Amino acid sequence: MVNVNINGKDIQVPAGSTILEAAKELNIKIPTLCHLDLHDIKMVNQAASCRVCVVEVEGRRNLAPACATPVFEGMKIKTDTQKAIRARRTVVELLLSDHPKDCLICEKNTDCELQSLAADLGIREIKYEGKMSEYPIDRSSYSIVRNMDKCILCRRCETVCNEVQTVNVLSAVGRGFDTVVGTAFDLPIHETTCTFCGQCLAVCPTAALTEVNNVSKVWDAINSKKYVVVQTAPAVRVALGEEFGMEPGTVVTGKMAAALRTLGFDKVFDTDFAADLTIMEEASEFVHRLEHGGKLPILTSCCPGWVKFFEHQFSDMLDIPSSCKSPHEMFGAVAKTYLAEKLDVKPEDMIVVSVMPCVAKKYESARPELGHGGTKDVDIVITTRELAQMIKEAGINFNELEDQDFDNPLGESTGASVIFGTTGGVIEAALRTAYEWLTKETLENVEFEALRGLDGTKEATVNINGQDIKIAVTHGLGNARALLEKIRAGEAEYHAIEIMACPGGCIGGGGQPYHHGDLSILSRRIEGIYSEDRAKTIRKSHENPMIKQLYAEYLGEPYGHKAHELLHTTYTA
Ligand code: HC1
Ligand code: SF4
Repeated sequence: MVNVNINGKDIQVPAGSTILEAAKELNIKIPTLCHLDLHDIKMVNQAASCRVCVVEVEGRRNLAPACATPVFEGMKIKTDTQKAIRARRTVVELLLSDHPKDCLICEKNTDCELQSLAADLGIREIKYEGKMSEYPIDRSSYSIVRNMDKCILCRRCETVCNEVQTVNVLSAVGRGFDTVVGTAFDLPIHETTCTFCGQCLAVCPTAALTEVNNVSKVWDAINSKKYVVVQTAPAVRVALGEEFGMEPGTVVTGKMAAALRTLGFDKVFDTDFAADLTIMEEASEFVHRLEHGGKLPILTSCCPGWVKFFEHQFSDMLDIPSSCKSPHEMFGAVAKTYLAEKLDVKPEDMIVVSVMPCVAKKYESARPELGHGGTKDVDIVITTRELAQMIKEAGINFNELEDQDFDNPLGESTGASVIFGTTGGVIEAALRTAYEWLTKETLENVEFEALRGLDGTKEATVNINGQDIKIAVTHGLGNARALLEKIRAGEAEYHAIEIMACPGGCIGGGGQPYHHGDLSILSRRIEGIYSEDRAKTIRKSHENPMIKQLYAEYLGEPYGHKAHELLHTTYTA
């Protein structure tokens, strides 16, 4: 331990701590901008590039960046001197001199860390007339917009993409004033190996990286003559409330359904219904592979960031992921066939909108194989943030809404489906069904604790009919890569693996309200998900009466011919 003194207060901290960490122990706030400590997901951005966190250290002439300066025995630090505060202001003023000043109409208005820092430092004028960087905006992808004029070179995106996700799409290129965080060969992002996981935009402090905003497309659809149905992903209901001042993890399912109806959608359905449907297909596929000597492990395939990652990085293993489409795509396929027939609406006159915690879902919905008979399964995807924007635009008092239910037949769901929204939930839901199908016995305790929580990789062994079934769960693409490399090398054997691209699973998706570095928000959303599961009377997908009805009236057997045609897909190297 090391003794230090900050602003006249003594404290002991572990050797190797930074000044910033020591100050935190004393509840002393030092402003930061580039720095981001997400150690729960093994990401610490310590670029020390912005110099916003400078402090005075006794005996040193130069100010020290608190985020990257380790403490030493007897160190005396002052964080609030005139010299330090002036230097911070100068740093921010210089950043603003090369930053578009369009805050009022910026995507990140009120959510921008540069904006709030400038406000905290009381900056009311830009003293420096600087040269402005000008880069073309990259709108090449369905998911992400890159506006490098707004980049402050904090390198957070680079750190998360390279170290957490191991995709290595982004890196700083050029020198001095011309430095920019770019792609290899300056390719448009759509042409890179980007998975569109959106984790870079989740940590971007400004609007340099944002989602492709589809709100106006949804308004146009609602105001057209088309029949517009909407579905909401499991993870949205435990995060949407944050946009309206509620605590993370508050379950707002009923208010969300009411808001969607008020916005003018013709029917308000639930992706959770389709998650139950996915379990019917995925558990059938698993049982089929297990009983017929098929390829194992089976990998879950509902996360489009993960799908794109394995297509690029593990193209020699494309025969192991499940062939199931993701739930929201299954929903679209069923809506435009079964539902359209029931409602007597032509598939081409129906528009399916998905509300997702994810920006990769935007890209996924444009994949050419995810459609049927010339129409796309899903037409428009918006994120949790974009739904909040629509609710605010429409002047709906969200907090005062009375709870409403989803419409049927595609709105009924079980506890198994809602846990899809958190890491471990998909495989837990599949086990609840596969166990009963294989043993013909009732599974009394449906909660698989070993598969829960935020550990990067989790494992469990479940004995089914005397056979030990080995399960693994991983989230974050770096963790997924490590696990898959072991499997490729024959160093690990499992029967089934769940993989989600985002840390925490969908609750930590790139389209969720910004966490601003507070990862406790993820745990609280997870708690919300499990509370919704516990509150359901039916907690196993195969017991969903509407799912039974769908198979009886339309699909026939799970994993049968019609199900294959509508609910399964293929992958491309
Ligand atoms: Fe997900 Fe899924 S759980 S992928 O994380 O399988 O986005 O919430 O909608 O499709 O159901 C996301 C969430 C979501 C799908 C489901
Ligand atoms: Fe990297 Fe994901 Fe961002 Fe693509 S979306 S650049 S893969 S972090």
